[in-house]
Amino acid sequence: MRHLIVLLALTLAVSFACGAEEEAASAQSSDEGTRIAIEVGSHGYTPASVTAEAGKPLTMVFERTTDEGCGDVLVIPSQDIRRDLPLNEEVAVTFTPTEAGELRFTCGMDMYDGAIVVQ
Ligand SMILES: [Cu+2]
Repeated sequence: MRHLIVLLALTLAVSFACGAEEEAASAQSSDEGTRIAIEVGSHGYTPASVTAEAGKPLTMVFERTTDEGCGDVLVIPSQDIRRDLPLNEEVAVTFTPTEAGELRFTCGMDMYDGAIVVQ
């Protein structure tokens, strides 16, 4: 059941992602937590929404694939996380959400918008 929900959420996230061009979102969920790849393009994040479980580690692997736009810094305000995203390099960001709700992730100027839905 849990996997079905994650799958549904991902499907929705991908279909709503602005400018998504058949990007395959690869998410793996297990007792070890969730790991998901996120592409940072010229218009934002693909997928723009990810699902996680409270109390289990979430790893988001960001890869910025363009020098256009302003995705070179990733911020997760609620976790005090701020990372540089070098072009075409995978940067893994891991944290464990503690309670259900929605967290945001953004670019350094708070223009790109991403959501982490914690269940
Ligand atoms: Cu920006």
